[in-house]
Amino acid sequence: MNNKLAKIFIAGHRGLVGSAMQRKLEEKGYRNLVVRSHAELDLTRQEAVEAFFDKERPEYVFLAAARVGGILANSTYKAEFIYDNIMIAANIIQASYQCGVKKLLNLGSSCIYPKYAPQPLKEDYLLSGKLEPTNEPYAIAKIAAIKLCRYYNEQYGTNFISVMPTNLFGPNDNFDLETSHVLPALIRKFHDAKVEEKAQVVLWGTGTPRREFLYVDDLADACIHLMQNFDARDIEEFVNIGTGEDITIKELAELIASIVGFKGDIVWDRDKPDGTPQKLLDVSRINKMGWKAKTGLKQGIIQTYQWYKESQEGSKAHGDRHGKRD
Ligand code: GFB
Repeated sequence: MNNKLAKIFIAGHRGLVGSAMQRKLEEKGYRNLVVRSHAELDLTRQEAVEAFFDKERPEYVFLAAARVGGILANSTYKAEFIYDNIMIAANIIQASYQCGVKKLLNLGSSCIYPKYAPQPLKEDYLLSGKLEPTNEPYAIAKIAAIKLCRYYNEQYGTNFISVMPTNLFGPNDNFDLETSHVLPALIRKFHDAKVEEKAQVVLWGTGTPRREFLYVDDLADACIHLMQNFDARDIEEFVNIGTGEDITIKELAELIASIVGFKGDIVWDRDKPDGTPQKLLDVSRINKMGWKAKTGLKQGIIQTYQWYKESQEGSKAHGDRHGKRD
């Protein structure tokens, strides 16, 4: 992917990951990016996807499109999470094979690992135990996508790479309190409580689970590094992408409260699920491949909070304070 005029399709360019990928590719001088909104191309429809690939004939593909959400969305919309994600992956991978795509990068998630796998999570632990029930549908779809890439490579000689990022955050994240992940939810909860001068903020679970957070621009950087310098045969089935450091949700809450400037109390709603007790990736393989995360957690949260405040100002100006932004 060293030719800056190579035609690159970013599937999911309006989401957290796809938008970061587009920013980073443009920054690096790639000038032939192809994108489609959901209204223009429904990736769950096979005929539409095949017609799009036939017409555009991309040389490289970033498969960043997915139905995603936090712990509550995952356990509420189970059928949509498994169906949409399997269909999107199967359609794009099959169309990429048919149209002779030179290289594809498939984005998974650290929730593919068993709930009680040893920590840090090594790539070898895939399918070594039972999954976390709150996100089993999503995880099964993501495991199917890894296996599609692997077996297309083995049978058809394609060059489809899979990467498993840890929990991600950054600009363009979903800040809807019902469906978002923990980090954007906490930014919004503490920000709103500060603005509305509330004495307390209610968070979910016990605060004891441990999570690892990666700033999304760092993920984009890792993906481009892999696409430029490695092939599927160098990577084997997939490679983890993370920082190699985790913190408890309680520590995360205290950090975000201090960045936002919320001084009230934190109350834990123990009726809400905790999910997996710990999710920390072993990042020794990606580190050996010459990549390390650059953005510290505090710095990444400061940048994301800045983006959130600016986007709030923008949507207020348009009379849509809590509008979805994707
Ligand atoms: O980020 P999150 O929704 O998902 O939640 P997972 C992480 C932890 O934060 C859980 C707690 O222990 C939550 O109970 N938490 C506390 C909150 N307050 C809140 C809140 O206000 N909102 C949210 N959302 N959480 C997801 C998977 O798991 O991780 C997906 O469901 C995906 O499949 C994603 O893999 C990366 O980290 O538990």
